[in-house]
Amino acid sequence: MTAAPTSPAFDADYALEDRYRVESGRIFITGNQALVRLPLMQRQRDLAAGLNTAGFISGYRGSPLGTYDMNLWEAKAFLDANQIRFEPGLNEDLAATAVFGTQQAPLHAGARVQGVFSMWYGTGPGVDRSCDALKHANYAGTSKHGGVLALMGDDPGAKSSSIAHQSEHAMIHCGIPVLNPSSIQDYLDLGLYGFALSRYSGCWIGFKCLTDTIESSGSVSVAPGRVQIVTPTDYEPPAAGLHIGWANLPLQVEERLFEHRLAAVRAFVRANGLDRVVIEGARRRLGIVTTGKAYGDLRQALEELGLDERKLRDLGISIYKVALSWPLEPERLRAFAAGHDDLLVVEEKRPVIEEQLASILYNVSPRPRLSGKQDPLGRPLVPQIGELNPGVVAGILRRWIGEFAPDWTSALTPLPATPLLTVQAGGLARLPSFCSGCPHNRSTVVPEGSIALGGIGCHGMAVWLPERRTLAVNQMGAEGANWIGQAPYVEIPHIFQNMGDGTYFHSGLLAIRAAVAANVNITYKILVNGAVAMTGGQPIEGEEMAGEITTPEIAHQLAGEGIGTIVVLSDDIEKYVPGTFPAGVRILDRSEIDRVQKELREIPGVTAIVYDQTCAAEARRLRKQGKLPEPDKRVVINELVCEGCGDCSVQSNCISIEPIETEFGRKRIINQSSCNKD
Ligand SMILES: Cc1ncc(C[n+]2csc(CCOP(=O)(O)OP(=O)(O)O)c2C)c(N)n1
Repeated sequence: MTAAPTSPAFDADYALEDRYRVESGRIFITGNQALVRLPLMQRQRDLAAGLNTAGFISGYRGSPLGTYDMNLWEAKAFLDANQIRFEPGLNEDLAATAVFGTQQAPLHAGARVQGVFSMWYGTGPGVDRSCDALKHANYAGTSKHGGVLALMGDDPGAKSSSIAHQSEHAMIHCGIPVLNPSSIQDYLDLGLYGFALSRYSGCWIGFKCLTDTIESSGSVSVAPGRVQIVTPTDYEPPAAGLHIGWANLPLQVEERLFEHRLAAVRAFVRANGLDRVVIEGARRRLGIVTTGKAYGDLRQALEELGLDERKLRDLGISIYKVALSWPLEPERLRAFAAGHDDLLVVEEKRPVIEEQLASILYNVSPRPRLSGKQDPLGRPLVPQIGELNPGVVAGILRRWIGEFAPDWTSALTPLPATPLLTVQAGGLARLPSFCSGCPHNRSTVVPEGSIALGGIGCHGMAVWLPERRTLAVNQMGAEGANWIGQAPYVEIPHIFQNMGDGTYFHSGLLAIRAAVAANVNITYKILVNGAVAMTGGQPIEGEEMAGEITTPEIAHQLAGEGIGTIVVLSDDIEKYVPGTFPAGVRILDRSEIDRVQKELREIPGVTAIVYDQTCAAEARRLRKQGKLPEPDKRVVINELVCEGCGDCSVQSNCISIEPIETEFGRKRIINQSSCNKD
């Protein structure tokens, strides 16, 4: 047995739940957990201030906020104890509207609380699809003792998204100010400032949650006095106030937001010093302006270049860290810029700060030279695609210094022998594949002579398999709508369209209705695996409430939309209760898929297959937990009999079938560990 560490910092009584319980000192926490802790802290602050508030969280999962809901479910006892309600959204825009409602609640006579502090969350595409809701909600505003943080899940490198994302522009479009935290500590600190800012200004506040920060973990300080809110003394709100009311005349609302609330936002940021000088050079040669994760990249890059804080000061390099990237607070920025020869903006993807900064400083004289997406000579400098990383930023700095401050070159650490990392814009080197036993590995097969359209979800991987003849993916919930625009102009009589059950419930049913309305020849394949598999296997919304949507219910809904031919395929047709399906729905074993598809493609109009088989990863989890019986059959390949033709790999497309080198040549083996026993 190893002895317990004797370090004084070691706390033998520390429990995992302390990350939510401890009220001072340091805790170890992940980005997701920090976003669970944040509303708990807000509630405690409100209690201490004598405010009767409650918390409300709603949104929809997606990268990199894919498991936020799971973290919230896990912390239910803490949320309950703090009057915080987590209500998973059916989709992002309806969730945003529910959050909108929390700000209206105190307007009713006899409301039970003085305010509801709320958090909305969505992945980048979820932000995009919700702009109408977010805009209406933000134009209407927040309540004085409520406040809203809108968590924008951005996956800039499209590591697990269909599109590379940066949500600032969508938020700007909705008039929502954007906080850009650069670390988990910032999640807590800026989160508390964010609620206060929302209450002060009447605005929703965007809160950027990036893959690199949300998926990291670390030790952070939760000292009670860390965040002290300062009320601005240089801002006077209009007589009608800034907060939400029932009367919302469009032009008055517009004026209130853009003329008054955003001025209040800037005043708050200024008064609380949210944008701040992190390093002040002894001379004013180069001022670097940065924000969010790029700040961390910059600090690491400077370290790699051998530029420690003392050297930076001596050379005349300063750093300005922006917390609120839109709307940029101009006064402190002007003070920082004054007297600098050069400014360099280091921000990821398309410019947000740089363009505001250029317009803020345009009429300042003398003004520093500006570098950012371009150098002062108009050549590309900071890439606006892919992701930044310390290696890329170090390369940018090295180049800038070489060209515009060559006298500093000798201060830099010489280039390492190994090549620096570069922006990953060329796509992934290795594509993911279906898990062993994945139902989508069978259900996405198309019959000879047919093609299919892909969709959002794990089954979207069919697009990467040429023999599946599955074409491009569009946004979640629009599956098949592109066929309405293609069908009249092509010689292809029919198409198959895959759609996961999570997507179906989120928004996909409406796309099916559109196909019925347009009367196109299409067969929807609703892939029921009982989980939102791609984001971690969450239940389809509804389970917590009235019971998860079932295959018979889906069949009834499809019939209700006017689809005449519906066939259910499953690995276990015995499980259905007789009489629960609409009349005429056929229930067949999954092995019939080819025949059924060939039949349905000949039927004019919209037809549907509901392919029902539990997600293999989910089944594996359930078996481990003893909630699903272990099958009493295993499949093995006898190496002595195997002729090594490899056809089993081709036919099954299963990753558990592996090559094995034997003295009789290459044979096949089934990896019994990764096999999911389908
Ligand atoms: C508007 C929007 N919200 C969220 C996501 C994130 N997302 C990607 S795949 C996926 C799960 C889809 O689940 P389902 O349709 O059941 O397919 P499965 O992964 O189970 O095959 C989600 C939520 C997204 N791409 N777009």
